[in-house]
Amino acid sequence: MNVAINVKEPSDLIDMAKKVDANEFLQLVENITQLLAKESGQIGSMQIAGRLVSTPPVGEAIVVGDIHGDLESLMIVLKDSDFMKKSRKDEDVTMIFLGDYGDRGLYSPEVYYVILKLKELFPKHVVLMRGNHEGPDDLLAHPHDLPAHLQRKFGDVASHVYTRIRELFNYLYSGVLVDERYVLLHGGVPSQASTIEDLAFAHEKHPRETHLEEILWSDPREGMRGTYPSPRGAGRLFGEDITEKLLKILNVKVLIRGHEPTGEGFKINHGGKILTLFSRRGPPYYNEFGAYLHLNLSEKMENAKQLIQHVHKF
Ligand SMILES: [Mn+2]
Repeated sequence: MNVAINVKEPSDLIDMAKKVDANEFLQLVENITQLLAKESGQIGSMQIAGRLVSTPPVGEAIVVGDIHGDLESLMIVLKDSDFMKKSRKDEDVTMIFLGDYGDRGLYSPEVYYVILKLKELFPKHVVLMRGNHEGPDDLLAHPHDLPAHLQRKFGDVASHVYTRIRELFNYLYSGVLVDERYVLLHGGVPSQASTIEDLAFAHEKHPRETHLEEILWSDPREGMRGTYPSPRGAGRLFGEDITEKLLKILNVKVLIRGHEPTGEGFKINHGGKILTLFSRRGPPYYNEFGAYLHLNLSEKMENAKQLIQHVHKF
């Protein structure tokens, strides 16, 4: 009965992802949509309000940046971090995905399958955030090749599968807050936000407020103040003053985000107030390395530079 018994190694998940048929995939999407819709209040040590997860600074966290259809990188992260073994033993470990699972790689449906299956297997140990490639219907990312890859995999029923997975996207998390330590967002700082509620309910305030758009799409820039329009066509470019303001509002030290490819798999901005992670390699990006973060949340960090020792490059 318990499917977890048959899923021991990351490679088992990859095999299942390659073989999955439309019915099984749809069932998984349905299960996780219902699971995410029900997540609220206290779950383990996590507190859920709207689409924001707050967690005390205890236990281990594995933070994974953009995957973009790269099944091989996802497997490296799962193997290297020992996440499945640790969560099977119910150790205090949480894998937090920063979003952008599909598009641009060859295996978008397969990557969605693996991350959703991880959530099904280890619900208290997995947090799935929303990237701009899982955005609301009025903010579609381009190029968006997920529909084509669903077509390749599922043929005639692909458009139905696509409709259902887009519904699921609305339940993914906008942010994670580790008390007095970190805020995790896919892209950047919601520059108009003045309260935690602006993050927690960004999805409900969209598109009247720009919080969700900026969380999903924005990028930090050096040597500027305030915000400027982004060349991406959505979100803003934001300066260090904007980052500092949000960190103060949330009483945390560092913003951990994904969204931007970077040669080494990670980079630091705004004098150590921001750590960027990009957890996939290969075309169409130029980065030589992917990287993820594996840290003990209780360790007190004041600056992203101190986090580098916990960054795993691959
Ligand atoms: Mn992105």
